[in-house]
Amino acid sequence: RKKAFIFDLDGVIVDTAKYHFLAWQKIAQELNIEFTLEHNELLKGVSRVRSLDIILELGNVEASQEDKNKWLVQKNEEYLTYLVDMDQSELLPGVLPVLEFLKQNNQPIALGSASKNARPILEKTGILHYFDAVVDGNDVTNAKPDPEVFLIAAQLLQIPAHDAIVFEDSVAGVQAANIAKMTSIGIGDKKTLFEAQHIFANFTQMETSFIEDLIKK
Ligand code: B16
Ligand code: MG
Repeated sequence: RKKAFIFDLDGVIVDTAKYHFLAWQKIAQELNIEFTLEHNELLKGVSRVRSLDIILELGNVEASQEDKNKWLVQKNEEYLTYLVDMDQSELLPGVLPVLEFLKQNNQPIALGSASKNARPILEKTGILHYFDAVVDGNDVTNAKPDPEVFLIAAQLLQIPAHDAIVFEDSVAGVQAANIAKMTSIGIGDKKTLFEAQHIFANFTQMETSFIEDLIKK
């Protein structure tokens, strides 16, 4: 059978959360807002615009749209400097074998990410060719937990939502998959991602037989 395998990007395929964090921290510092790694958890899976709002809320700062736009551009420029040297070594452990296994089994693969920088990251890490569809922050209007990004991905792969499997590291993303009635697979911490139907610390913990069962089911 053909299933739709939909991958989130940040935190699932690559660990770009650390770069987002460093870039946001620079903005926060300028605004005298305390922004810790713990705060950064709130930003995972969340759009760029919403991320800035969360940081401003943390610091009780009100700002004009003009200023906000300026900081959004600044943040992205800073973030992009971290992507310049990115290569395949930045793929998270076990990702490549899973993509390869799915390809060999003729399974449709899509990206479902909130990031507007998704394509260059897939190119730099050399895995763009695995994806039959790429849906990212440029294609959606509603951010996770809204299921829009995953529903578009399944549609492009021409697979019904209930036959789609989503790999996610964020709570909002797991919720989006659940709302879409897709199989949600959390990649990361059990305590955080308890809403997911299956949870793995990372892809190296996922047996091939598990993926085979997903395809057969
Ligand atoms: P950008 P994902 C998300 O990617 C990140 O988790 C989130 O922290 C980030 O703010 C968002 O992309 C937007 O990214 O600024 O590059 O457009 O996890 O949905 O792949
Ligand atoms: Mg993510």
